[in-house]
Amino acid sequence: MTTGQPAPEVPGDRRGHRVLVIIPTYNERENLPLIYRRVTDACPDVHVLVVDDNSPDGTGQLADELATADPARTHVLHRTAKNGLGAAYLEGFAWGLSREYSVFVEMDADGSHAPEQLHGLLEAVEAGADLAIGSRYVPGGTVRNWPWRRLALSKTANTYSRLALGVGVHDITAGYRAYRREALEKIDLGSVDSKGYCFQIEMTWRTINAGFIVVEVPITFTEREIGVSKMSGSNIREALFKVTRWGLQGRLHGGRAR
Ligand SMILES: Nc1nc2c(ncn2[C@@H]2O[C@H](COP(=O)(O)OP(=O)(O)OP(=O)(O)O)[C@@H](O)[C@H]2O)c(=O)[nH]1
Ligand SMILES: [Mg+2]
Repeated sequence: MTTGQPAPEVPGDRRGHRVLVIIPTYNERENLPLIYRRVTDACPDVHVLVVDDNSPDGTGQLADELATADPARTHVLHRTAKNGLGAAYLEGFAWGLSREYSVFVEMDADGSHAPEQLHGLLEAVEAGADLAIGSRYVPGGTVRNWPWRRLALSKTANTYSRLALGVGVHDITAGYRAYRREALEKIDLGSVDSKGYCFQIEMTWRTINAGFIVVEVPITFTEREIGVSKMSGSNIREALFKVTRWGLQGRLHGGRAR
C-alpha cells in the first residue's frame, strides 16, 4: 500500500473497495505458492480466491494449505474436473458476487501477470474504469520471453478482433484485468460460454455493449518459467469462430450485438 494512505479497516478493503483476486489453477503446484506470496506482499489488503479444477498434481490441496494458514483472506473453490479457464472464472465471480466484494481481479497463476502491477489496475478502477485491462499492446506495455510465433499469434488475434468487432481495445485477449462489481452484475454471466482465452474477448465485448467504461493499463507480461501452458488449437478455433459471428451480428443489426 502506498505511503500516506489510511490502514485498511478490514482485510480485502482498499480505499472502500473490497478486492477479490481470482486465480484459476490447473497443475500449478510449483507456481501457486510463488504467485500467492507475491500477491500478498504487493497488496496485503486484497483477498485471494483459488479456483482449482481437481489438478492431478495436487495444486488444490496446496491451495487448501494456504487458506488454512490465512483463512481471513484466502479462499479456495474445488471443481471436479478441468473445464476451462472461462468456467473457472465464472464460478469465482459467482462466489464473490454472493459476498461483499466490489472489485474482481483475474490473474494467471503462472507468473505472467505481475502482482506488483496490480496497483495500476486498481487505481484505474478507482479513477472510474468499470473494466481495467492489463495491456501488452498500449504504449508502455510489453511482452517478455515470448517466441516470435506466439507474439505474432497474439497480435493477429487482437488485430482481427478489433477490426471484426469494431472496438478500440488493443489487448482484448488479455487475462490480467479488474472488473467493477456493477459491470459483472449487469452482464448475463449465465449465458457466457467461452472456454479458453475467447472468454476474455467475450467478456470485453459484453462489457462494452453494456455501456461500461473500459480502460487499458500498460503491463509487462512475462512468459511462464515453470509448468506447462494449457493453450490449445481448439482455443484458437473457438475465438476465430465466435469473433467472426459476433462481428457479423453486430453489422447485421446495425450496431453491436452479442
Ligand atoms: N481452473 C482452471 N484453470 C485453468 C484451466 N486452464 C488453464 N487454467 C489456468 O489459467 C491460467 C492461464 O493458463 P495458461 O496455461 O498459462 O494459458 P495462457 O496463459 O492462456 O497461455 P500461455 O500464454 O501459453 O501461458 C493458469 O493459471 C492456468 O493454471 C482450467 O481448465 N481450469
Ligand atoms: Mg500463461
